[in-house]
Amino acid sequence: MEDFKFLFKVVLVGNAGVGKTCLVRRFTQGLFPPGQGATIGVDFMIKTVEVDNEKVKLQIWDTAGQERFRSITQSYYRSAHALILVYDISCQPTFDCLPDWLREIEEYASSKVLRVLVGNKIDREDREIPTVVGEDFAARHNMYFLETSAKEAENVERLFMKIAEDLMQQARSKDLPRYDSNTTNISGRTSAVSDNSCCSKLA
Ligand SMILES: Nc1nc2c(ncn2[C@@H]2O[C@H](COP(=O)(O)OP(=O)(O)O)[C@@H](O)[C@H]2O)c(=O)[nH]1
Ligand SMILES: [Mg+2]
Repeated sequence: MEDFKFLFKVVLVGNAGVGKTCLVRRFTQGLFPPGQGATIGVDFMIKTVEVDNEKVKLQIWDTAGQERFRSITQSYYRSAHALILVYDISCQPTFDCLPDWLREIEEYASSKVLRVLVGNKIDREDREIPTVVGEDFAARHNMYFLETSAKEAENVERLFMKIAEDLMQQARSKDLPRYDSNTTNISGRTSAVSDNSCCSKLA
Protein backbone atom coordinates (compact mmCIF):
# COMPACT_ATOMS: atom_id res chain seq x y z
CA MET A 1 0.00 0.00 0.00
CA GLU A 2 1.49 3.26 -1.03
CA ASP A 3 1.80 5.93 1.54
CA PHE A 4 0.76 9.42 0.45
CA LYS A 5 -1.58 11.99 1.83
CA PHE A 6 -2.35 14.13 -1.19
CA LEU A 7 -2.91 13.25 -4.83
CA PHE A 8 -2.96 16.09 -7.31
CA LYS A 9 -3.61 15.94 -11.02
CA VAL A 10 -1.42 18.24 -13.08
CA VAL A 11 -2.14 18.68 -16.79
CA LEU A 12 0.20 20.09 -19.44
CA VAL A 13 -1.12 21.84 -22.53
CA GLY A 14 0.37 23.97 -25.28
CA ASN A 15 1.29 23.62 -28.95
CA ALA A 16 3.07 20.53 -30.23
CA GLY A 17 6.85 20.81 -29.98
CA VAL A 18 7.10 23.27 -27.08
CA GLY A 19 8.65 20.61 -24.83
CA LYS A 20 5.81 19.33 -22.65
CA THR A 21 6.92 15.71 -22.79
CA CYS A 22 10.54 16.69 -22.14
CA LEU A 23 9.50 18.70 -19.07
CA VAL A 24 7.58 15.72 -17.69
CA ARG A 25 10.42 13.30 -18.37
CA ARG A 26 12.98 15.65 -16.89
CA PHE A 27 10.96 15.93 -13.71
CA THR A 28 9.81 12.33 -13.34
CA GLN A 29 12.83 10.49 -14.73
CA GLY A 30 15.62 13.04 -14.57
CA LEU A 31 16.47 12.75 -18.24
CA PHE A 32 16.25 14.66 -21.49
CA PRO A 33 15.31 12.29 -24.30
CA PRO A 34 17.51 12.60 -27.37
CA GLY A 35 16.08 13.10 -30.86
CA GLN A 36 12.42 12.85 -31.64
CA GLY A 37 11.60 10.12 -29.18
CA ALA A 38 10.06 12.39 -26.62
CA THR A 39 6.38 11.57 -26.83
CA ILE A 40 5.50 8.81 -24.46
CA GLY A 41 2.70 6.35 -25.00
CA VAL A 42 1.10 6.70 -21.61
CA ASP A 43 -1.50 9.13 -20.36
CA PHE A 44 0.23 10.21 -17.19
CA MET A 45 3.35 9.83 -15.10
CA ILE A 46 3.56 9.83 -11.35
CA LYS A 47 6.06 11.38 -9.01
CA THR A 48 5.83 11.60 -5.25
CA VAL A 49 7.42 14.63 -3.63
CA GLU A 50 7.60 15.87 -0.08
CA VAL A 51 6.12 19.17 1.07
CA ASP A 52 6.25 20.11 4.77
CA ASN A 53 7.09 16.49 5.63
CA GLU A 54 3.93 15.25 3.88
CA LYS A 55 4.03 12.93 0.89
CA VAL A 56 2.36 14.50 -2.13
CA LYS A 57 1.71 12.41 -5.20
CA LEU A 58 1.65 14.31 -8.48
CA GLN A 59 -0.16 12.64 -11.35
CA ILE A 60 1.17 14.48 -14.38
CA TRP A 61 -0.87 14.26 -17.58
CA ASP A 62 0.86 14.89 -20.87
CA THR A 63 -0.99 15.38 -24.13
CA ALA A 64 0.34 12.79 -26.57
CA GLY A 65 -0.28 14.03 -30.08
CA GLN A 66 -3.53 15.75 -29.12
CA GLU A 67 -2.29 19.30 -29.23
CA ARG A 68 -5.07 20.67 -31.35
CA PHE A 69 -7.74 22.88 -29.98
CA ARG A 70 -11.01 21.05 -29.35
CA SER A 71 -9.39 17.64 -29.66
CA ILE A 72 -8.39 17.56 -26.02
CA THR A 73 -11.54 16.33 -24.39
CA GLN A 74 -13.36 18.01 -21.59
CA SER A 75 -12.66 15.11 -19.28
CA TYR A 76 -8.95 15.75 -19.63
CA TYR A 77 -9.33 19.19 -18.11
CA ARG A 78 -12.19 18.60 -15.76
CA SER A 79 -10.46 17.00 -12.83
CA ALA A 80 -7.17 18.91 -13.12
CA HIS A 81 -5.93 20.63 -9.98
CA ALA A 82 -3.24 22.48 -11.92
CA LEU A 83 -2.77 23.35 -15.56
CA ILE A 84 0.62 24.10 -17.04
CA LEU A 85 0.37 26.09 -20.26
CA VAL A 86 3.67 25.83 -22.12
CA TYR A 87 5.11 27.88 -24.98
CA ASP A 88 8.55 27.87 -26.60
CA ILE A 89 10.51 31.10 -26.01
CA SER A 90 12.19 30.64 -29.41
CA CYS A 91 8.94 30.22 -31.34
CA GLN A 92 6.59 33.19 -31.57
CA PRO A 93 3.58 31.24 -32.95
CA THR A 94 3.52 29.09 -29.80
CA PHE A 95 3.14 32.30 -27.78
CA ASP A 96 0.53 33.72 -30.16
CA CYS A 97 -1.62 30.64 -29.56
CA LEU A 98 -1.83 31.24 -25.79
CA PRO A 99 -5.16 33.14 -25.92
CA ASP A 100 -6.73 30.19 -27.77
CA TRP A 101 -5.48 27.81 -25.09
CA LEU A 102 -6.82 30.09 -22.36
CA ARG A 103 -10.24 30.17 -23.96
CA GLU A 104 -10.27 26.39 -23.98
CA ILE A 105 -9.09 26.22 -20.38
CA GLU A 106 -11.73 28.70 -19.28
CA GLU A 107 -14.40 26.71 -21.01
CA TYR A 108 -13.47 23.27 -19.72
CA ALA A 109 -11.39 23.50 -16.57
CA SER A 110 -12.56 24.18 -13.04
CA SER A 111 -12.54 27.87 -12.19
CA LYS A 112 -10.41 27.03 -9.16
CA VAL A 113 -7.68 25.34 -11.18
CA LEU A 114 -4.15 26.59 -10.51
CA ARG A 115 -2.85 28.00 -13.79
CA VAL A 116 0.84 28.23 -14.57
CA LEU A 117 2.45 29.76 -17.66
CA VAL A 118 5.80 28.27 -18.69
CA GLY A 119 8.21 29.61 -21.30
CA ASN A 120 10.42 26.61 -22.12
CA LYS A 121 13.78 26.20 -23.95
CA ILE A 122 15.63 29.10 -22.30
CA ASP A 123 18.90 27.35 -23.18
CA ARG A 124 18.33 28.35 -26.80
CA GLU A 125 20.19 31.33 -28.22
CA ASP A 126 17.44 32.27 -30.68
CA ARG A 127 14.92 33.67 -28.24
CA GLU A 128 11.91 35.40 -29.77
CA ILE A 129 9.82 36.11 -26.66
CA PRO A 130 11.50 38.36 -24.06
CA THR A 131 10.99 37.27 -20.44
CA VAL A 132 9.07 40.44 -19.65
CA VAL A 133 6.50 39.68 -22.37
CA GLY A 134 5.77 36.29 -20.81
CA GLU A 135 5.64 37.82 -17.34
CA ASP A 136 3.22 40.46 -18.52
CA PHE A 137 0.92 37.94 -20.18
CA ALA A 138 0.89 35.79 -17.03
CA ALA A 139 0.17 38.79 -14.78
CA ARG A 140 -2.73 39.88 -16.98
CA HIS A 141 -4.24 36.42 -16.79
CA ASN A 142 -3.64 35.72 -13.16
CA MET A 143 -1.11 32.97 -13.74
CA TYR A 144 2.11 32.01 -12.03
CA PHE A 145 5.03 32.39 -14.46
CA LEU A 146 8.31 30.56 -14.88
CA GLU A 147 10.86 30.10 -17.64
CA THR A 148 12.43 26.66 -17.92
CA SER A 149 14.82 24.47 -19.82
CA ALA A 150 13.94 20.79 -19.89
CA LYS A 151 17.27 20.28 -21.64
CA GLU A 152 19.42 21.92 -18.98
CA ALA A 153 17.11 21.00 -16.07
CA GLU A 154 16.60 24.65 -15.28
CA ASN A 155 13.61 25.52 -13.09
CA VAL A 156 11.89 22.19 -13.84
CA GLU A 157 12.03 20.91 -10.25
CA ARG A 158 11.06 24.38 -9.06
CA LEU A 159 8.03 24.43 -11.37
CA PHE A 160 6.53 21.20 -10.06
CA MET A 161 7.49 21.84 -6.44
CA LYS A 162 5.83 25.26 -6.56
CA ILE A 163 2.68 23.60 -7.88
CA ALA A 164 2.78 20.91 -5.17
CA GLU A 165 3.25 23.57 -2.48
CA ASP A 166 0.45 25.79 -3.76
CA LEU A 167 -1.95 22.88 -4.11
CA MET A 168 -1.12 21.73 -0.57
CA GLN A 169 -1.88 25.20 0.69
CA GLN A 170 -5.18 25.25 -1.21
CA ALA A 171 -6.06 21.78 0.05
CA ARG A 172 -5.44 22.88 3.60
CA SER A 173 -7.74 25.83 3.13
CA LYS A 174 -10.21 23.40 1.49
CA ASP A 175 -10.42 25.53 -1.62
CA LEU A 176 -9.68 22.75 -4.05
CA PRO A 177 -11.72 21.15 -6.80
CA ARG A 178 -12.67 17.66 -5.62
CA TYR A 179 -10.54 14.88 -7.07
CA ASP A 180 -12.82 12.48 -8.89
CA SER A 181 -11.14 9.28 -10.02
CA ASN A 182 -13.97 8.51 -12.44
CA THR A 183 -13.24 11.44 -14.67
CA THR A 184 -9.56 10.98 -15.34
CA ASN A 185 -9.71 8.76 -18.39
CA ILE A 186 -9.17 10.37 -21.73
CA SER A 187 -11.78 9.15 -24.14
CA GLY A 188 -10.72 8.63 -27.70
CA ARG A 189 -7.00 8.66 -27.05
CA THR A 190 -5.08 9.34 -30.22
CA SER A 191 -1.77 7.98 -31.42
CA ALA A 192 1.41 8.78 -29.57
CA VAL A 193 3.00 10.48 -32.57
CA SER A 194 3.15 14.24 -32.27
CA ASP A 195 3.83 16.47 -35.24
CA ASN A 196 6.60 18.53 -33.74
CA SER A 197 5.81 21.48 -35.97
CA CYS A 198 6.08 24.03 -33.22
CA CYS A 199 6.04 26.93 -35.61
CA SER A 200 2.91 26.03 -37.51
CA LYS A 201 -0.06 27.78 -36.03
CA LEU A 202 -2.59 25.15 -35.17
CA ALA A 203 -6.10 25.48 -36.49
N1 LIG B 1 16.79 23.33 -26.70
C1 LIG B 1 15.77 22.74 -26.09
N2 LIG B 1 15.02 21.87 -26.77
C2 LIG B 1 13.97 21.29 -26.11
C3 LIG B 1 13.65 21.60 -24.76
N3 LIG B 1 12.55 20.89 -24.42
C4 LIG B 1 12.21 20.17 -25.51
N4 LIG B 1 13.06 20.41 -26.53
C5 LIG B 1 13.02 19.81 -27.87
O1 LIG B 1 11.81 20.21 -28.49
C6 LIG B 1 11.25 19.15 -29.26
C7 LIG B 1 9.85 18.86 -28.80
O2 LIG B 1 9.85 18.38 -27.47
P1 LIG B 1 8.62 17.56 -26.89
O3 LIG B 1 8.84 17.36 -25.43
O4 LIG B 1 8.35 16.36 -27.72
O5 LIG B 1 7.42 18.62 -27.11
P2 LIG B 1 5.87 18.39 -26.95
O6 LIG B 1 5.30 18.14 -28.30
O7 LIG B 1 5.36 19.68 -26.37
O8 LIG B 1 5.67 17.24 -26.00
C8 LIG B 1 12.20 17.97 -29.09
O9 LIG B 1 13.05 17.93 -30.21
C9 LIG B 1 12.98 18.28 -27.84
O10 LIG B 1 14.26 17.72 -27.87
C10 LIG B 1 14.50 22.54 -24.06
O11 LIG B 1 14.32 22.88 -22.89
N5 LIG B 1 15.53 23.08 -24.79
MG1 LIG C 1 4.64 15.45 -26.31
